[in-house]
Amino acid sequence: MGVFYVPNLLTKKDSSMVKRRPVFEQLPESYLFPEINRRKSLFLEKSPSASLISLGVGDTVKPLPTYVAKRMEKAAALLSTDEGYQGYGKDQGLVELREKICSRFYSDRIAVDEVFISDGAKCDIGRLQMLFGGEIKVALQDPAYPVYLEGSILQGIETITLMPCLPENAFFPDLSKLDQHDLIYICHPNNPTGAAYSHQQLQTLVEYAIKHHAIILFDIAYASFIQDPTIPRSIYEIPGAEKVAIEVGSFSKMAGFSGIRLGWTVVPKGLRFEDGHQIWKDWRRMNMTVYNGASSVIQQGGVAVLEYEGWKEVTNVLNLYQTNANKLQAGFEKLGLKVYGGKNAPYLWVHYPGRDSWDVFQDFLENKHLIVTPGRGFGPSGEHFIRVSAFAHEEQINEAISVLQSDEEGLTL
Ligand code: PL4
Repeated sequence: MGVFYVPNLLTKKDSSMVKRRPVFEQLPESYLFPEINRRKSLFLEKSPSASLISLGVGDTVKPLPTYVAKRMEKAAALLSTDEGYQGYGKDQGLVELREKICSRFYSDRIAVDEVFISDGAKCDIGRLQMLFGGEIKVALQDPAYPVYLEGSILQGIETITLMPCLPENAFFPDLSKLDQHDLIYICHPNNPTGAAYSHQQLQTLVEYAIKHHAIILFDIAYASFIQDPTIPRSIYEIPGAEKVAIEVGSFSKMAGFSGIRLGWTVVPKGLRFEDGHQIWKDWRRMNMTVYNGASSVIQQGGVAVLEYEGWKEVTNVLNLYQTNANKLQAGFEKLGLKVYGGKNAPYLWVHYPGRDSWDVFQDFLENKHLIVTPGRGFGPSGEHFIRVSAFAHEEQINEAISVLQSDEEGLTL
């Protein structure tokens, strides 16, 4: 029996050790939402009895529709029988679910095999970033959902252009100033600004992409909040988009699936790489290697969401969040603040001219016991704004509004 000597590899620098990818140096030390939780925990250590209301992270709070939960119960029970048991699912996801997505969201203008079921929009955005790799030029809205920028950094992309989206341009980038880029991220309705874009704005986006041979990565995680019938709910309502756009959708905010995870991505067969190769083919091929599909039980839940009874229940919940947004908007406007968004989106974007957005966040936390999201966390153009989420219970919204109104001066001055 020999004696083993285990060198302390963890502290010693050794050229034979695995190298850390330098791109990690370029990421902010913490992801935005955990950073908010860290500050919240620090505050609660000092003030353990404080009762906080979260209008920060955009996460659903209402229970799942019963119709949907029951379908998942049934699907799980079936798996415990010899006849009903199934293992791995179909490559692109349950056909019935893809058919329902096509008819409910795309009026059948998208083919069933152009839809890929995912375990959520964020996960598919990460895989799409892997598909396009590090050799491309990317343009992002500023402010934006942090995953677009951070995922691009992780791919090693060197050209990442931030396109300012401010009140002056109705939070839509000025594409006439953008030179050739390969991939353009647009979120509609927008996180964090709450802006929803018109047919005409989206037309300029598609025209840019056609002219510059770019691909649009269109994130519609919040499309179910669009109330105005004149606003497009999908990029494929714009002629020509099927040749230049990939669309990513999610059941998270639409149906309370943020924890159970379900989404989809549309990759039309008309999309091509420079060499003429179908993007659809590579996306399908890549997913076969790196992904094994969304849970079969959850996909059955997704089918139930899109059936008449499920959709009715889901719509009732969406209307509750919309009422919350309306109340919050009135509450902030009463303070004399300029409030954007909140009409076709679950987020309000509140302007605090001249104020550091992390300071405003801290003010809300310590003096109001309300958690919001500092605009700076979404990019430099988010400075002087906070994002307020309407995902809360009605009583919490009422409480938040009465807190706001009890001390108007402390926050607005
Ligand atoms: C916190 C524009 C929220 N931990 O749930 P998914 O993956 O289908 O969708 C995620 C997603 C995709 N696209 C947009 C989004 O805003 C989101 C979710 N964003 C927010 O508060 O901004 C939740 C963030 C979560 C996360 O990092 O996604």
